[in-house]
This record gives sequence, C-alpha cells and structure tokens, in this order.
Amino acid sequence: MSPRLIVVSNRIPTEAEPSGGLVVALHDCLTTQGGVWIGTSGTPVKDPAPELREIAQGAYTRMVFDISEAEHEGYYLGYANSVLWPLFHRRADLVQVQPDYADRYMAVNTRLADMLAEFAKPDDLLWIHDYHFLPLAALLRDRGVTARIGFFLHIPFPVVSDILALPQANDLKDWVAAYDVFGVQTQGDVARVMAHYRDDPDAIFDTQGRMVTLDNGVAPRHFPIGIDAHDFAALAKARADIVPLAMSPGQKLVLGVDRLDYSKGLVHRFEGFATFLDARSDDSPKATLLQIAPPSREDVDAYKDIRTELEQAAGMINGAHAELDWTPIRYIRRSIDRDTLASVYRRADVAMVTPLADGMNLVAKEFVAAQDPEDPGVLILSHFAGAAEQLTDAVMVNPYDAAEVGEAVATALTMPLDERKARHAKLRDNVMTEDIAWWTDSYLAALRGTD
Ligand code: ADQ
Repeated sequence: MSPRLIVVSNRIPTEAEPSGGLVVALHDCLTTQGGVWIGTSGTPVKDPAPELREIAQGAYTRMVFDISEAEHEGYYLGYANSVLWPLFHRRADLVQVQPDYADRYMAVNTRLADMLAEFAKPDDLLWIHDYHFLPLAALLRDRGVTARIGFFLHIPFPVVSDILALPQANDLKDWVAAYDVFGVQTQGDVARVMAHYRDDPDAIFDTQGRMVTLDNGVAPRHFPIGIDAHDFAALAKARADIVPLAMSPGQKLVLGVDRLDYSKGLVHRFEGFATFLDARSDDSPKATLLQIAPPSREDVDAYKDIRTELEQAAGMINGAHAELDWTPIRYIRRSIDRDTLASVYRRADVAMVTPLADGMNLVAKEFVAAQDPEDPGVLILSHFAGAAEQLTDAVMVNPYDAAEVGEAVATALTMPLDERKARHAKLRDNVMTEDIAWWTDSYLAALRGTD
C-alpha cells in the first residue's frame, strides 16, 4: 500500500468538485490515491479549538482548523501578506515589520504543528504548500515527527539582500533545511535559495563553489507548475463560437488576466500599451486591451493603493486615445467563470503577461493552451515570470521598459501567420507536456524518494 498523503495549504476547497488550476490538481491527486487535505476553516472564530475538524469524507478526507480574528490579522493579512509576499516579490519597500505579525504567524504554525504531530504517522507523506507555513517542518521535527515532509513554494524565492529586511532572516535558513524536499518553481529560485546559504558553515559546496546540498543532505529543487492543459484546450475549443464579447469585426483583442496585485505589473502594462497607442497611425488596427483584474486582499493597504492607481491610469489613457467607436482599455474588476475565461482566451489575438515578479504565472499557460493552433495568437511575456524559463518562444519583454512593451504589442499584432504558428507550436508543446499531472507526479516521486 502506498503511504498516506497529507496535503496542507492555507485554503482548501469546500465544494465537492472544485474548479481551476492547482486546487483541481491536488483534488485529483488525492482522489486517486486517497489521503487528507488540511487547511484553515476560512472564517475566523473567537476561540480556536486546538484540534483538526473533519468536514468531509469521500475519496479523501478534508480537515480544517480554526484561527482567531487576531491571528487572521497577524498571520494571514500581516506576516504572510504584508511581510513575506512583498519581500518574496522584490518589494522590500512594502514590508510591514511588526513583532505582532511574526508572533501570530508562529502561533498558528505552532498550533498546527501540535495538531499534525498527534495526527501524522511515521510512514505518511506530508506535502506543505506555500509561504503561510514555512516553519512547519522545523516545528514538526522539534515534536519528534519523522515522516517525510516536502514543501512547495508557489511564489519566487527572494534575493539574499532582500531577505535581510526580514527580522527572521536566520530562522528562514532553518525552516528551509528542515524539509526533505524544498520545491520551488524555477532554476532561478534554486539559485536564490542556494545563495542564501553561501556563508553557512553547514552548506556543502562542489568544486566550482556551487552549493549542492544543505547540511542534512537536502537540496532545493525546481518543479515548474503546469495546468490541466488538455482539458483546458478542449474547453476553449468547444467554446470558440460563443465568445460573449461585444467587439466590432476586425478589431484586435489584447488580453490581460490577473488578480489585482502589485506584483502583476498592471500599471506598467497600461503604460506600455499607451506607448503602443501613441505610436499608432490612423489606419493601424484598433486594438483593445481587455484587462480582467478582480481585487484581492483588499484588507491590506498596499492593495487599496494599486486599485486607485490603475483606475487613474486607465482613465487617462482612454481620455487621450478613445474614439466614438473605440475604447482602447476595457477594465473589468471582477472574476469571470472558467468557461467564459476559456472562450475569451481563445478569442484573444495577444496576451500580455507582464508581471514584475511571479512564481510561475498560469495565465500564460492557459492562454497558450486555449489558442487555435491553425491561427494562434501571440504571448507577450515578462522576463520576471517564472514561466519565462519554459516559454522561451514568447515575445519576451522587460515590463519596466514601456517603449519595449509598446513595440512588443505592435510586433505581436502584425506578426505573420508562419511565425505565429512556429512560436505557438513550441509553446504548446511545453504546456501540454509539462502539465499539472506531470508536476504532481514529479513532485510526489521526489517526496517519496523514488525519482
Ligand atoms: P496567483 O498569483 O494567483 O498564483 P496565477 O499563476 O496567474 O497567479 O494563477 C491565477 C489563476 O487564477 C489562473 O488559473 C487564472 O485563470 C485565475 N484567474 C486570475 N484572474 C482571474 C479572473 N479575473 N477571473 C477568473 N480567473 C482568474 C500563485 C503564484 C503564481 C503561480 C501560482 C501556482 O503567484 O506565480 O503560478 O500560484 O503555483
């Protein structure tokens, strides 16, 4: 019998059949091999019980634990999303250092470690997801847990100089080293983890001076996350004729799809698109940038600012360029369902995926999967998306350089069919091969130690 898999993530799906990306992947993986999925219950309570609560049994078990209002503020809004998120996305300037935040973060992780130490058996496999739970393995080892424990970081690993903005910079080394598998998205992340240990007496280096393992024999490894590419391509194809978009014939569609987050570079994107508009002549095609960006984490101050900034930028650009029959930027501030999203991806002539920092970016892969291989659109991709390591046939841009981004839009909109097809074939090949099943299989093989 294969060992029991225990997955821990901040949120777990509450519906029986979840939709979308990672949640579906983990759901499918647990449905196939059984196991347990543990996460926070979603609504803060007055007095969190010190135990895991089973909420559903099926092919696998779902369990939740409570956090208090103060913990929601300190652990989730505070340390996770106002310290680690900005720091790991190269925005040390946005980090809010407050002792309370670190205390609550450790309190939640410690309570979870106590509950897991009771629950886990030595031959279980524990798979911990993301920056909410970095210290978990170290805390579990302190409690005598010997099971194999893996971690996967969905966001970028920070550069060493930024880590110094974290009061717990030294603890981070111990947190990482306590895992059997420390998984990150890209080779760049692996290099950054290793750089963090450069002066560590316990790190082991090869003859070229590169660190190969941490003191306990663990080395960071990259597992670039993928999407359910075949299903998504089929969905987009099936919906090719039902695009719910009002657009005049011949009008080109440039698409952006992101959570409203400062790491996604949305204001820079609008400015880049504006330089494209500045350079166009009266007979150039009237391309519209459709940006779908629902707000997220609205209780965190930095997220309120970006919303205002983006709305101002869109207003100014439209004011300068709109015509009676054409609005250059259309901005939708809500989430859209997956079926509709698939059809919009299919219809788009160009996708702008231009984050300033991003662990992977699944939108880039969804756009590629959704396109028609016989008449494909063009992906514009930032060097700073993790996906840039795999999707090298995209039109690559520096998102800080508005002129370059504007030129990339012009290039993409006028690219000949042959070149579009050649680029798309290579992108599609990668997205289809290194898909979400490939990702879960490779990660779990590493966690089991069988790869
Ligand atoms: P996110 O920062 O959330 O994920 P991303 O990888 O782009 O970013 O995934 C977003 C998902 O939400 C995609 O599946 C997308 O389709 C969907 N989505 C986004 N905006 C939407 C909208 N307006 N309407 C409907 N759906 C929308 C984190 C990291 C990423 C990493 C993933 C997975 O920040 O870098 O790729 O985890 O590891």
